[in-house]
Amino acid sequence: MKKLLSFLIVLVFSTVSMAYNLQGSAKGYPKPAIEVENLVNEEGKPTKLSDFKGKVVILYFGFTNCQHVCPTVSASLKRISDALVEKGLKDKFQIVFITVDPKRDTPEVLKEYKKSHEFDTFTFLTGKEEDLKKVWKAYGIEVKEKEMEMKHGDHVMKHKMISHTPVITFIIDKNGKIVEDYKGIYLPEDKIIQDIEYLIKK
Ligand SMILES: [Cu+2]
Repeated sequence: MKKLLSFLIVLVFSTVSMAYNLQGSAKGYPKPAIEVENLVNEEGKPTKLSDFKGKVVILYFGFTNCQHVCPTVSASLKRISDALVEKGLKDKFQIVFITVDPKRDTPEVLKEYKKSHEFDTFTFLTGKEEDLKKVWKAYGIEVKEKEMEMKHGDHVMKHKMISHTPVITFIIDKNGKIVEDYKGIYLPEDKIIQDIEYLIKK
């Protein structure tokens, strides 16, 4: 009887854990997250993705001067982070932002950005353009710089605009494998929180 009971318990638990499906796009995953080389964080410290092994990593790309897209994604990730911290999971995950604008996003700029937005659970990576280009390419991010003319009253100002597409947030498990991604600006926050909780406890 005892044996049967423990068998049933194991069966129930394994069924429960098997029943969970990640809710992002799993197309082509899992696959190893390609390592980033020669990048530094907002403190100027050399940083690699493998430094975060053992944690679930949320990886995305952007630049601090972005007017609409990046701030929307960052705000969403901040809310996700707050929810996970609330659940006592602060040390179990890491949000990693990689810049697409190395000319302006120096470690000093990134440090100030992190501080002023209270992005405590984020790390911001930058580096030389040639090194970043390899990273963008590896993650399928196309970065284009174009000059736009904008009218301010009666004078025209030239602005450097950067487009980076697709907008994509990668979820990397504790073993350094990309297991899913979420595309677009508006992230389904509750789903991502559930997925990350699952990946942390897995
Ligand atoms: Cu952006």
